[in-house]
Amino acid sequence: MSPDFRAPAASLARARRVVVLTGAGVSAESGIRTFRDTMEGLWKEFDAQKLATPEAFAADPETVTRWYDWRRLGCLAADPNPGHLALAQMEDWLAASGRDFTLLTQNVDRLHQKAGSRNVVELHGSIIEWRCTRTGQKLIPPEQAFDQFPPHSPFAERALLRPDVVWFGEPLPAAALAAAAHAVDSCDLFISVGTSSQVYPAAGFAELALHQGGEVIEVNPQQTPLTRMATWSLRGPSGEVLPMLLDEARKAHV
Ligand code: BJW
Repeated sequence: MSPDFRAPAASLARARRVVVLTGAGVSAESGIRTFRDTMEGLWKEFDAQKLATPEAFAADPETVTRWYDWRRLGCLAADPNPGHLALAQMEDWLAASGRDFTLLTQNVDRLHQKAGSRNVVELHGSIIEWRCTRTGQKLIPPEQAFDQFPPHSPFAERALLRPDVVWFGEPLPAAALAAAAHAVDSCDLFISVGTSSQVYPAAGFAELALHQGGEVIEVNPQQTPLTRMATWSLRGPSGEVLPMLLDEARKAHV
């Protein structure tokens, strides 16, 4: 075990209240594309302003829903990777000794739930659920492509279905934001995994955790704006780093 892991693993071993924030990087090893990576990021190929804003949906609902349906099917076909599985195991291990664990995810792919994580807060919604533009009612569409674009809502006349995700300029779901604030306010360890730490409000959570006395571990192959603030930065893919961190913490826990 690299000495770099000992101090953060000891922090995890002694923590009473752990918050993990995940971003697209945690699903990269499941074959789901990130947003901002230099080579594979979606925003290198697609224009966020034309696809991930309420204005884009109003202007061209067909293109936007086709793009989200394509991504929805990719998420449904994907399997959790060792990073997702390590976080589910971390929750079980902490719960077994009466400790708190909250998983805040910016991901819309539901892979944490597929891996067995239970206390998951979806900050940016889910691409697996879609909702009526008029009534807000939600449904989980069948696991095949929609047969019309944009899909019509079954809940109201002349209404459409849109993915139940949070676009730029939209507020995060109030319950998710409240749950995140509560968890971050009282955590003693915050672990930021696979996020570029550029999209707010999630990008501000690690700093809040530090300000109220928590320690912060960052897991990412690249530097981010969080790196200089983090208590420890573990460089590498989460599918490799998280299982090692958990393994070392289990050995350190008495
Ligand atoms: C690996 C890896 C491996 C690679 N292992 N790691 C304050 C300051 C400035 C601006 C703002 C601010 N507050 C709000 C804003 C505006 C805006 C914002 O933050 N803009 C910034 C870009 C500047 N925020 C918003 O608009 C938010 N809403 C809001 O604040 O509302 C306020 C409001 C209140 C009341 C009324 C109205 C409004 C909403 C943000 C919604 C973000 N939506 C998206 C799309 C979701 C749907 C979809 O999937 O299409 O969410 S954008 C996209 O970015 C997606 C992600 O969840 C999010 C974050 O991306 P993430 O996860 O960090 O991915 P990447 O690609 O950026 O990074 C991947 C990382 O993984 C990299 O670091 C790699 O190195 C790493 N990696 N392989 C581990 N194997």
